Amino acid sequence: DVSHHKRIALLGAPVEVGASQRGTLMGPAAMRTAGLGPLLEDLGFVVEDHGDLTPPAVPLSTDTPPENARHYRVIQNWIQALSARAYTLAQSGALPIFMGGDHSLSMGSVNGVARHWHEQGRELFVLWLDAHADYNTPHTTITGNMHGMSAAFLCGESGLDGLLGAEPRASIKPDNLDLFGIRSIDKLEKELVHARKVAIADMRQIDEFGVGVLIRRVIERVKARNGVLHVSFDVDFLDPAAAPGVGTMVPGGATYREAHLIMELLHDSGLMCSLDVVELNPFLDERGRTARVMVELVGSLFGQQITDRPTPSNAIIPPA
Ligand code: HAR
Ligand code: MN
Ligand code: MN
Ligand code: MN
Repeated sequence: DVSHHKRIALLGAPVEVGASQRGTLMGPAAMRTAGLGPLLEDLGFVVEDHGDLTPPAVPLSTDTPPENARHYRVIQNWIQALSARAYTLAQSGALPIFMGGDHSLSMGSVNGVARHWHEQGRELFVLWLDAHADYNTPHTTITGNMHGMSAAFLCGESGLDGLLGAEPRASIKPDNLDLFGIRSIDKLEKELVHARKVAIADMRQIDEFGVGVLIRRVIERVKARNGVLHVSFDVDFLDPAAAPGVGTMVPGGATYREAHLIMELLHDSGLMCSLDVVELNPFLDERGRTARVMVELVGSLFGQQITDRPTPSNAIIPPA
């Protein structure tokens, strides 16, 4: 049980060149402006804001950049710095929230927290809430955008082998990844996801079975192996009607209520050890709406309730 976390560490990672559209570098500022820190304090947490990470401007590595990985050198500096910080933040006993920034940052945040938990003898599971599978490699990508490669990299796929430099690589098992909310996937990417037997809850499954059933299945899998759960929340998981402030809008996403239920169930599980909030693009947002929605959702993830009436986690019918 990792619900003993009373301290939350906020870290901004304003990286944007992993995505096709500029603007995610404004994400951490928008999350702060929308009141993330004070909300978490109201919920009873001690919040340490570590500010925004600034990766060194000089190259940290001299490996040959792979083909089809745009802005490799810049991303590499971010990932190495982030992985190191994620590791020490997880070690500190605080629960880290990584505020992006585009989704390439997860190659660093998840690698660092995985390293920590593996040293503790705990398996790390990752819930990837996203319209996209982000399971490309430099061999399969069409666009070369590195935010489309992070999940594959974390599962140990080759093609970005020098990315971490001297930082130890702590891959997760493809079995321990849950892609959730998927509705946009490239052809070769789909083949790779199937070949690795990664669990996917796509939008059709969500329509048929509902997020309650599907998220409980994720939670049970983590519990069964005494694991801990990293949640990687790509804002484009949400339907564009609820969250317009993203660079890659895909219609047919999760509703506001579905997302809140997922957050509430994850909170009740007590399994979450760390969180990414990525792909928020305030430059494309409408009057701060998307940042506010994300802060509300993080509130539910950390225990905000509508009524303070506990619901048993195996409830079929809510108590009267
Ligand atoms: N599959 C596409 C690509 O590789 C889309 C990439 C991901 N876009 C995101 N991340 N917003 O989830 O380019
Ligand atoms: Mn802990
Ligand atoms: Mn993504
Ligand atoms: Mn996405």
